[in-house]
Amino acid sequence: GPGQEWWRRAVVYQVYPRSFADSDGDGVGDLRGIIGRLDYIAALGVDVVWLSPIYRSPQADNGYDISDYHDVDPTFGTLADLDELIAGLHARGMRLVMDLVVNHTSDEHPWFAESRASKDSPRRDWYWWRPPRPGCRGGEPGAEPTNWHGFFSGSTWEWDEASGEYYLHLFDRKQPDLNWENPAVRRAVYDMMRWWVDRGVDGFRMDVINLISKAVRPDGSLPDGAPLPGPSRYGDGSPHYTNGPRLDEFLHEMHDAVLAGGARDGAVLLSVGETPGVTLDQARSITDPARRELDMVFQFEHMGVDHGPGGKWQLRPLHLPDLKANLARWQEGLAGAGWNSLYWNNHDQPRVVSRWGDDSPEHRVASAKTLGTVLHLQQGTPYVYQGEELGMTNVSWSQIEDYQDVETLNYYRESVAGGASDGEVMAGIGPVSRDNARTPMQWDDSPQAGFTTGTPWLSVNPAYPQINAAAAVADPDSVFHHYRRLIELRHRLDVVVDGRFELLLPEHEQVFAYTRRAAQTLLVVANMSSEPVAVDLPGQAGVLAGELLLTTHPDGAPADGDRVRLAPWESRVYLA
Ligand code: TEU
Repeated sequence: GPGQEWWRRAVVYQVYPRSFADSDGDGVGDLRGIIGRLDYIAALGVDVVWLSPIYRSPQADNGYDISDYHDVDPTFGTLADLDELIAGLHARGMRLVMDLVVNHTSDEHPWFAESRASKDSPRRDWYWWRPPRPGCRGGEPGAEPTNWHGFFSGSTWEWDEASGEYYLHLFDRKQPDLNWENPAVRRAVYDMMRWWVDRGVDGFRMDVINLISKAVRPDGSLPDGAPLPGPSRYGDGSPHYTNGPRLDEFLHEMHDAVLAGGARDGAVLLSVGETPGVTLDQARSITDPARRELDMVFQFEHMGVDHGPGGKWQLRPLHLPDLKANLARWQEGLAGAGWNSLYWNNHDQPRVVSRWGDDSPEHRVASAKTLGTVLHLQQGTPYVYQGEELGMTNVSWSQIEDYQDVETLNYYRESVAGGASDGEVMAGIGPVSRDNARTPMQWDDSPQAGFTTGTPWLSVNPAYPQINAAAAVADPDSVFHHYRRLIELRHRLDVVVDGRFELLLPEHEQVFAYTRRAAQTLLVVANMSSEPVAVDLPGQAGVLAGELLLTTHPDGAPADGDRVRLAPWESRVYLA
């Protein structure tokens, strides 16, 4: 099989199939659409495709609510189409990572149908069923077994009149949590994972995998969370289901049951855990190769540096030193220990060029390139989200009717019910709604950006005539080719893979500069602002006199000793 840790030099491209390419004109992306675009993905130079869920699903949360783990949803195609996609990727030297959603299933999964059928169902304890709070009537506000507030607003418990108990759902009520305390559940998950590995899959991105262990008491009860601020009757249950007491045990069991390779000619699988709320210490533990759990995790701390007191729905302007400090802490914290993922974007986050760059016509391209540069040359495995390589931008619609994301819609409903005005709530939703990332991929300047010949399920971003793949591939100075060159550097230079990270000028509010040191030294210096800047980099004159590997501004003024003058959003990469 391939080298033990091939993914240390790999770059992953995330495809959100619903919005990538529609082959049959129904307005929803599908597997045959992806198959038709494999040469485009390969041209970028990525090594792995991570496919967001394509399993059978009622689509309550766009596929993160699975009703059959062993079949492809007809919206996306068939198992035969998936086999063809896997073959197409492998033929191009790329691998497929599937999205594994096993903290919860859809409420339309047969397992849940059986579980809810009666209190005595053999599958009753495959999920979390609990009676109303003592002294309360089921279905009454406050009667829920705990006061936990859900990720998608409201209570995390849904009353089931027929069987007279509540069931737990950290996310939407159509996403009941599986009970991982039950070994039969764990065995069923591992069997399913092996079934996919035997089908040719090369790894898994594990949805909210650090939520699977709940802090359940010996008597089966679950603790309340600390009350939320304000008039809310809910509490923050997250300490009782995030990085829970048996997480390492479950991940280690999963590793040895599935991930240890050997499931298919000794294939070395890539495993990345999506771990909201994970701390650096927990990530060091989970990704420590000696513990045989996961290869890497997605941390969320850097995604929160611009959150206001109300969390994501109150974004504040980025204070660059905060972002730099967090990234540096994770670089230093995982150095020589575990391994890190590197990302700005995915299907849950707003487009980074609008969030932390400058998406004005003047600065969009340079800022998108510079954001890619400062991310990709850190230590870890970079993840490129579809359209990020084009510098795609937010849509930030101002009418709630334009949105479809369940998280956004539930938040709007709960906020307005709580007395907030439409304008206030929409001001919070526009910059950060997940739908910003889910508008259709922009292929060319033909109608609907070449995404579909029908009516797209979600409106295409009106910027598509200027921002599309056809234009980008044809333009050597495009964000696409800059990302392709960054990926080449990772494939070619050991210092990008193994070099020790050191942050320079931590307090500078415009400049993000760091070095990577191994046999060679790499220096990244970036102006993360829309104003020109001159900066001294003490001790870096040597590497500044080295090879200019990559720049956003080929006609930029050369360094003068350790002084560098940068245009707005100019970034450079030096090697010595
Ligand atoms: O997201 C987990 C998660 O934490 C999300 O709530 C995300 O962080 C939030 O929307 C950002 O504010 C995963 C999937 O990526 C997401 O698409 C699913 O909706 C969710 O789990 C439930 O499966």
